[in-house]
Amino acid sequence: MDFYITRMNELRKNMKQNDIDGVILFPSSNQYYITGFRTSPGERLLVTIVPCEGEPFFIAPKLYESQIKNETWIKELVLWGDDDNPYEMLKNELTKRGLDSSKFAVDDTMWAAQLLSIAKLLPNLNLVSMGNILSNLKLIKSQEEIDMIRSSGKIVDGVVEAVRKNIKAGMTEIEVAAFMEYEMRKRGSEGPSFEIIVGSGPNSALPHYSAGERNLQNGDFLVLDFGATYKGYCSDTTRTLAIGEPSAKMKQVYNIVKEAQEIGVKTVKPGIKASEVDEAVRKHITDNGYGEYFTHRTGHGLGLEVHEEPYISGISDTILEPGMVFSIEPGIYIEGEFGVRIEDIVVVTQEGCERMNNSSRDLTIV
Ligand SMILES: [Mn+2]
Repeated sequence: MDFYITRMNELRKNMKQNDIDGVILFPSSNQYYITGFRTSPGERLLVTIVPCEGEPFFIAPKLYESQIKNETWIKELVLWGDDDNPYEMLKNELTKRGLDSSKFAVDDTMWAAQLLSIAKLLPNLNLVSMGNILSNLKLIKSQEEIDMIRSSGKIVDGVVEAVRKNIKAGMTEIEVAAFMEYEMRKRGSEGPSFEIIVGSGPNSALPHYSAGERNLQNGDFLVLDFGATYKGYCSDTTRTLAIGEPSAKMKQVYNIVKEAQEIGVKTVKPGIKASEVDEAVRKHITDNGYGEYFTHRTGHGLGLEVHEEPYISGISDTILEPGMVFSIEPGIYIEGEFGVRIEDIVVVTQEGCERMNNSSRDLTIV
């Protein structure tokens, strides 16, 4: 429990530097990171108020009482029943503590309806976005966090190997996604870290596709992009498989992406800018004539959120440091034909980086 208090103290330092009197945490990775309590957002108001001075407290529905007490180190719980008005209760608590006209940083993912209800009832509050006062703390992962991300990475590697052995032409994308979810939960994951992408044939050229009714066909590329959560920590990996024999063009594009991904991994080391990784990867794809088909940044940070700082893009000035965790995931997408993406998560080490995904990157024909 001590590390939660350390995190809160670090957060309070950032709050002081930014003249913020308190934060409002909504069910999110931020709430989990500070309080130890993890749940999904819902319509019932469930917030943690962390004042810069004084005790933090929860305003929470009664039905969460045992769960919160089991998971958090925070002692003060203001509980409400379904016949109470939680916003009035929040108002009373803040007024009682002299915080009803303070400056609060609000969890960026908080639902607008709830935030607007608070703002209406407490018109003197100065509500601002959380910005980076908490995301800065999450940027460098502790050894325990790295171990959990590594475990999460092993789960998805296992799923990729299971897919390679079990899928065949004729299955629908949705069937493949169902198989993958079952395989990840069987390996101890709480579930997917985002909607599983199973893009076959022309759908493989849609970077943020999900999974549909199309049947896998010979001559398809199949992009599998997915992650699992393990104790709240995310993984994220992408592999591209061939259903039946691929064309010469498909093989050529596959190799360019595979080489670009390898270059990205080899470029990572402490002290360089995140943008240098993006540049190295993009240069290889551009030099091979496919620059305009690589339509997104090279990667994103990952931890309790599947997308967080640091972003690996051409405009990112973030200097890489040991303990940062992010993806390297170049892709080439040829509309109406096929797409290829290969993605691993890496953690920056003293010398370079360590891959958290180790399933084969060789072109597999199933
Ligand atoms: Mn990713």
